[in-house]
Amino acid sequence: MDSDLEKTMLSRTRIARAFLTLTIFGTVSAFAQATLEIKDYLTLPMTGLVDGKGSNDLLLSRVNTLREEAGGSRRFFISDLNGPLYIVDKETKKFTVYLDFNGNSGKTGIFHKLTIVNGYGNGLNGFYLDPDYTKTGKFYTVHIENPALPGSNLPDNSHFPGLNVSGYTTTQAIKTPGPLQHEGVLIEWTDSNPSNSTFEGTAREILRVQLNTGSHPMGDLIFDPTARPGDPEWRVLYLECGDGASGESNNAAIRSNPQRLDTLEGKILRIIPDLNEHTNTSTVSENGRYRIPNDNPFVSIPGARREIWAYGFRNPHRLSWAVDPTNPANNRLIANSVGLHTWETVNIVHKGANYGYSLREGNELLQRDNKTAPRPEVDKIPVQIGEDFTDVLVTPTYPVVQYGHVPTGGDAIGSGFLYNGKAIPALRGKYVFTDISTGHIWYANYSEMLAADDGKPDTLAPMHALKLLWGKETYDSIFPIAEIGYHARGGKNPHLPGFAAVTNGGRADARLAVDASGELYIYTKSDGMIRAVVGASGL
Ligand SMILES: [Ca+2]
Ligand SMILES: [Ca+2]
Repeated sequence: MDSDLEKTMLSRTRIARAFLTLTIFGTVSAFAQATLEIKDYLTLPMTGLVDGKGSNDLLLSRVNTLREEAGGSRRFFISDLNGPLYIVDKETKKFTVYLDFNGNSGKTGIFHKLTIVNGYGNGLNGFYLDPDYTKTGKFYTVHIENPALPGSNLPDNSHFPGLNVSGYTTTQAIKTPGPLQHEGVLIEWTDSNPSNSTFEGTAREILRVQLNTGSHPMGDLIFDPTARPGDPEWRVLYLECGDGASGESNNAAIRSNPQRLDTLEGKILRIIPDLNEHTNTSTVSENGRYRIPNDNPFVSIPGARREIWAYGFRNPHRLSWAVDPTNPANNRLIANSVGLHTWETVNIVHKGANYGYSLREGNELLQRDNKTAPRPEVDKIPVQIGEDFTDVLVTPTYPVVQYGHVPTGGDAIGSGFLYNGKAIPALRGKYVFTDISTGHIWYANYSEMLAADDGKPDTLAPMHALKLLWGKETYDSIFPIAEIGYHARGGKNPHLPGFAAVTNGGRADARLAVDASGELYIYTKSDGMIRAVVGASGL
């Protein structure tokens, strides 16, 4: 979803509606009464404006992640794209600013070149705790910088004196073909006292990646939660990098970036941030700041980036692990990728697989005019390294769930999780996911997602709509709930602000999170609220 393409999207969406509504409505109707009960849980400090007029300041707070220490129970870590990273006491609901990334001119945070004004994923876009955080004090962040902004790109600790910046150096940005706007920066933080709510320790830049535009940047990151010390996956980081909107560009020089194995855009990466881990089964990166596992798929392909785990994505901005508690070998990495005009997708990520973009979208061909069409008879894509195709052909890997840009669907897929909590047994075995703009929530049966991961593009897992019980009323999505919340907090727009084609105005800006126990939360940037899922019925 990109604002410069709004008008085109709207007309195409209308044409597609008649055909697609029938399909999706037919799927959801039999489960129409399945309902999640939600309750207001946390109110984020407001970092936006009640009368904001830009693309981002109209969201009351841009809450973007909620994390909890493994085994933890007394506090949450919550990040806001506008800069703050909070520690929240679960009992008192008190927010403490742990770090603030917004060091723009006139602000008191750490990074002078943080960019937050435009582009939905810009700002403090990624945050994940080391699986051993309570011992190591380590955590990882991704933030987006605009090199053209004034000031240094070194961290400024004026207002965070506990941060020792001596010896901090930036890294050379990994090159991306084409015109460039932003850089995505991965940093490892080490807090010498992880038990309190302030930061005291050091930071280390691990990776910096050039990005073509302010859209679809680098962001989400995750460790396999079941890995333990000694396991091959222990402290191995998966990190997604969007395509920087290269794949939909008319500029032929960048349109193939998601397919090019010599760039990091449009990829899911797999690296070992700690240079002391897995030293016998990995090699040190070019910049000397991290390690690359020897079993990454392209480590021995000349010219390919060794960090790449899977490729051919537009904006795989949310990652999650679907865990099999009886056998970690069955764990699956899942990526939700935002589509251009047609298909929002859930993808099971396989080592080395090509997810097709920008030559495919959903289970269709994507043409040079950015319209979809039936797949070619011979469904192969040549491997591309540099500007030229190689002689090697691969069959693309297709989504296991997809939905269209229709009223019962949405504009941009949000996050999703295979429920593995205890509080709501009816949700077990269900992958729950959301659309960002319409705020629809669905589930797919995970067994049907695995069955759809069969190499056949036309087999997909059915999706089932979830209604929401909030207070005494039941709603079709979180959109009207966020609208009430937005007005209750003083929001001046008559409806939810922002633009989205399918909602015909207004964005709920809804995503899901899970805590350490696997329980679900729904958060909405529009009203800056986090609501807990506390029950379910009709499942
Ligand atoms: Ca501390
Ligand atoms: Ca399939």
